[in-house]
Amino acid sequence: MLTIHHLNNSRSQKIVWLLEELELAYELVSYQRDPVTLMGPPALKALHPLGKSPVLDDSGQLLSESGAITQYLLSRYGNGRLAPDPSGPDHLRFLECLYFAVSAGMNPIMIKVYASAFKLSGSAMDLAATTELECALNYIETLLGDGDWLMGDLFTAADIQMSFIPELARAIGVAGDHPRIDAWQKRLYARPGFHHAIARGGAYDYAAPI
Ligand SMILES: N[C@@H](CCC(=O)N[C@@H](CS)C(=O)NCC(=O)O)C(=O)O
Repeated sequence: MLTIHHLNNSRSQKIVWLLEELELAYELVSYQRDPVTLMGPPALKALHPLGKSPVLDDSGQLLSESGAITQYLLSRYGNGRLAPDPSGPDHLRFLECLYFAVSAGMNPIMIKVYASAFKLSGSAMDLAATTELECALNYIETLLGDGDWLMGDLFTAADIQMSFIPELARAIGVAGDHPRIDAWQKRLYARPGFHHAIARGGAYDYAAPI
């Protein structure tokens, strides 16, 4: 039995979306951010020591970290879906995207979020993060090339995971000018699986109209 612990307006939306795209049966437990601090509730910390969302529960075993959850769901329940052939040429890029989406792609965003929270916007650290973020967005733009998805014609879990980066970049007002990313996000938001995830998990403010 799969249960996803889902915090509103967070990257757990990506896991709900992945579960919908894989058409897996699952339970969903909702948590709400504190409206002032935007932090998750104590119940998330009671669930798992890291206190972050998402957390997947598979028959009593808990897994935190959205990248690990994505990899786990694909390898355990994917049956080859939403991923390129592991022996084919796109597998390396696919893995890179899955990890980039939760590490180098997100780091500058988090630095900017903290800079803003601690009144350090415009500091050397904040400006360096802006440069790093632009590099990350340019990389996504290059990966998309003329394809519909990051893996060309094949929609994969990498598209779901990576979409969080431009969404947050837009939310903090530094999305820049990336027409291929904009067109890709419109394609992503047109997918039935995306809409099923919203119906199941609730509103997702980061998917603002582009
Ligand atoms: N690297 C982790 C990050 C998890 C994370 O920071 N989740 C945020 C939501 S996007 C969260 O739970 N925030 C609530 C809090 O920190 O209290 C992942 O990809 O799952």
